Amino acid sequence: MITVDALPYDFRFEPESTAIVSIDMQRDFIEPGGFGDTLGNDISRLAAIVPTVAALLAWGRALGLTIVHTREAHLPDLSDCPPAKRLRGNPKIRIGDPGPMGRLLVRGEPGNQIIPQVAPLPGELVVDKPGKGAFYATTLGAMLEAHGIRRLIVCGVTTEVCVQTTLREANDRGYECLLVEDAAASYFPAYHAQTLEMLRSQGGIVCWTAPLASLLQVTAELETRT
Ligand code: TIU
Repeated sequence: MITVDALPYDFRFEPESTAIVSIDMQRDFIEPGGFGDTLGNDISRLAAIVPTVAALLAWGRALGLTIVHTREAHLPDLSDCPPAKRLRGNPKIRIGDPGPMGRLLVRGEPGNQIIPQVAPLPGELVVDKPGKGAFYATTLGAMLEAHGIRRLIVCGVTTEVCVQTTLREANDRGYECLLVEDAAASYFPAYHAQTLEMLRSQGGIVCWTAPLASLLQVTAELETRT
């Protein structure tokens, strides 16, 4: 067992049964002209975590963790996009409409690709998800079961939307989860901070949280010992 200094108390994991889940680090949310931008958000906050997510992925790969990437992505015929989601907020351009990076939030379009700095390597798992949570209407649960995964180390965007929903879905399915505080971001800094607080409150009612430095510290100590 490896022990990470986390809140509300130490998080313990074994590399064989642990996956990193990197949520929706796609151009749609991080670059100008994508879904996030067209909803009227300040996208610069999301780009700021890219180096931290890249460092977390490198850490996980070095430890031999299973790596999973998700994308919020709809089928080209939008049969997996509820009208309520498409119409919500009455945006200028809707999911499936053509935008500067192709059709908004549609599988295979340029905007739907994970940004190169944190892109999947060959052999890593990629899940296209139509909802906010990564378990809803996907094969993520079956994939994790097939790999013997019981713990998730989670990062990505946005903290209070897809990241939080996925953590809550995972929690109800019995996974023990750690959210990496500085490898997640929201368009709204107050929501980011409050989400961390609420998820780890009541003795870690949903998950643990820790900064990337706490994870890097673990491997530094393992290397010193060997
Ligand atoms: N709008 C917003 O904050 N997020 C999303 O729509 N999707 C994700 O969080 N990935």
